[in-house]
Amino acid sequence: MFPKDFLWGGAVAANQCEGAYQEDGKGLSIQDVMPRGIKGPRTERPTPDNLKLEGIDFYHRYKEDIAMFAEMGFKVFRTSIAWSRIFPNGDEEEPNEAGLQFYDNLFDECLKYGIQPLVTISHYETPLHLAEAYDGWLDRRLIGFYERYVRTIFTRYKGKVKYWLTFNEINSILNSPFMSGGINTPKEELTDSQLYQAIHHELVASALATKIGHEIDPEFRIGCMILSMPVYPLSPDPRDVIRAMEEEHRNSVFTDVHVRGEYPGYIKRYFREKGITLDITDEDREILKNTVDFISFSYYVSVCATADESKNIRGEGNLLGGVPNPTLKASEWGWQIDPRGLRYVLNQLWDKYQKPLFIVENGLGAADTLVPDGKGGYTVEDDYRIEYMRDHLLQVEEAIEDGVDVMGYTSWGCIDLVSASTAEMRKRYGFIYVDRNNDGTGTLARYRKKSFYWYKDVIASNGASLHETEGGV
Ligand code: BGP
Repeated sequence: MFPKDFLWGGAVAANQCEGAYQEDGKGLSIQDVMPRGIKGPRTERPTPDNLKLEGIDFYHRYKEDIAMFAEMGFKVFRTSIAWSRIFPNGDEEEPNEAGLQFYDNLFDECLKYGIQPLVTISHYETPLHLAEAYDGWLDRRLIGFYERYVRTIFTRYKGKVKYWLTFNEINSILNSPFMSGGINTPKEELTDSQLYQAIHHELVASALATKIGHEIDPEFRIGCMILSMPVYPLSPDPRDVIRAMEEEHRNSVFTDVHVRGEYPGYIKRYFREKGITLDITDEDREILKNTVDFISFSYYVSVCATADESKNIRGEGNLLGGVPNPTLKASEWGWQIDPRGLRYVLNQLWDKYQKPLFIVENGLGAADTLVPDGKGGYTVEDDYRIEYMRDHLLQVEEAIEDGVDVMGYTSWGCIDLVSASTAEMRKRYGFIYVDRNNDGTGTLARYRKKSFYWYKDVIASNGASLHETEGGV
C-alpha cells in the first residue's frame, strides 16, 4: 500500500518545455545551442531548427497546463528554474526581476490547486556565458555564481517551495560534460583529473546549497538527484560481478558524498591509481559535511556489465548506457524496460543510506498517434504507456512493502516536451499530447491521452486501482 501522504505527480524541465528563450531578459543557456541534444553537434548561436527555443510554449501556457495537472490530482509538480532567466549570463551581481516574477506566478498557480512545487535548481541549462567564459564547472568560480543564484531563489521562494533538488542527474557529467556540466572543452580533450575536479566543484556547490537552504528556511527539504541505473553482472562469473560493482561505484560516489559527506575509499583508490590529484581545500571538506535530506533519482533502464571485453558492447539507453540485458525488451529508442529494476534500486539505496527516496523521473518515451475520441475531440490510445507505468508503480509498491521509505513519484514529461538526448518532439512521455512535430509544425494544442484518465484514477485511489488490471511482469 502506498502511504497516505505519498506525493503523486509529474516532472518537466524548464529548457524542454518553456520556450520563450529570449523573453523577459532571459540569457542564452547551453540548450539554446544544442539543436540535436547530445547526439549531434552544437551550434555557435541558436538556430531555428532547435525545438527548445519554443518548446511547448509552457512559458505562456502554464496556467492551462497546471489546470490539467490539477485535474489529474497531482500533489506535486517538478520543474526547474532556468538559471539564465534569473542570472542571464550567470555571473551578474543582480538578478533579473522579470525572471523571478515568472516563477512566482508559476508557483502561485501550483499552490492555488494545492500542488507542491518540487524545484530542480540546475537541470542541464547552465547559462551559456558560464560555459564559454569559464568552461563551466571546471572553474571553481562557478561555486560562487551558483551560491548567489541559490541564495536568490531560496530567499525569494521561501514559503512557496519546500522541496529542492540541487543538480539534475549529477552523475551524467561522466558522459555529457557539456550538457550536464556546461564544460566547453570537448569531451575527448578532457582529462580525468579535469572531469573529477569539475565534479568536485559541483559536489561542493550542492552541499553549500543544502547548508544555505537550511539556514534560510529550516523547513526546506533538499535532495540530490542521481541518474540511477542498476548494473547487473552479465553472467554469474565472479569477474562479471566485480566489474558490475566497479561500474556501480562510478555512479554511487555521487550519492556517497551527498549522503555521507566525504569521498568513499573506492574512489580514493581510483584517483590514486589513475594519478588524479584534486584541489580539495579544508573548507571544501567542511562544506561537504552538509548532507542531503533525501535522495531523488531518475529511473529508466538497467544495464549489464562484463569483464569479457569481446562482449563489452555498449547499447542505447539513457545518458550513461551499458551492456544490454539479453532478457529484456527495449523501447523504440532502445531503452531497455525493467520494472523490477526499480524495486531493486529502491532497496539498494534504502539498505545503504536509510534516507527517504523520491522517484522524480520515470516513464516511456514513445511515438504517439492522435486519433478521434468519438466525442468530437482527439486523444491517444496509449495502452503501452499505461502498461509501462503500471508495471513500474507495482514495483514501487513492492519496495514500500519491503520497508523502503518512498516519498513520491513524479513521472517524466507529464506533458509532451522536447527530449533531452535527441532534442525531438516525436519521443513523447506525456499524459497530455502536445500538437508539435519534429519539423516545428503544429498548433501547440493540448489533448488528454488515455493515460491521463488512468493516472487520475491511480492518484484518486492512492494506487489501489493499479491492481484492477493484472500486472504484465
Ligand atoms: C533524463 C533527463 C530528462 C529527460 C529524460 C528522458 O536523463 O533528466 O531531462 O528528458 O532523461 O530523456 P530523453 O528526453 O532523452 O528521452
